[in-house]
Amino acid sequence: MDCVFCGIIDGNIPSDKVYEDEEVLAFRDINPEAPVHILVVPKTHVNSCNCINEVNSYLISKIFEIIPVIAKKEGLTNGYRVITNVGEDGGQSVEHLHFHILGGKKLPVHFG
Ligand code: DGP
Repeated sequence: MDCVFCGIIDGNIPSDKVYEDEEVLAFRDINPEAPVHILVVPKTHVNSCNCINEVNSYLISKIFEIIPVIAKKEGLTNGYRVITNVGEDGGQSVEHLHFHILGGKKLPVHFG
């Protein structure tokens, strides 16, 4: 399987890591769209939200426990945004489930 985030998780592709444990990795987005732009991923390959199930869903709650810890560490005391894109229409370019943390400025509110 040719997955860039699996390459990052395996250490074959370099990344700027901000959090890591046995099941979750967070690293800075290579193409930041805000002063703070971090991607949080399960280390297990899950394609997208469409593939969350009763076996792997505990990883999602774990990720959402970790996100506020990262946000606090990054100084996002005034708020931030969490996004996950799904499929082509959703703008998903990497088919490994990931949650964007965006912050460090007042983000524009736009949906489509
Ligand atoms: P999405 O469009 O939601 O699939 O977001 C994928 C994000 O992944 C995009 O913001 C750029 C980022 N990205 C792609 N390749 C790499 C990489 O090799 N390293 C890092 N750090 N980020 C990457």
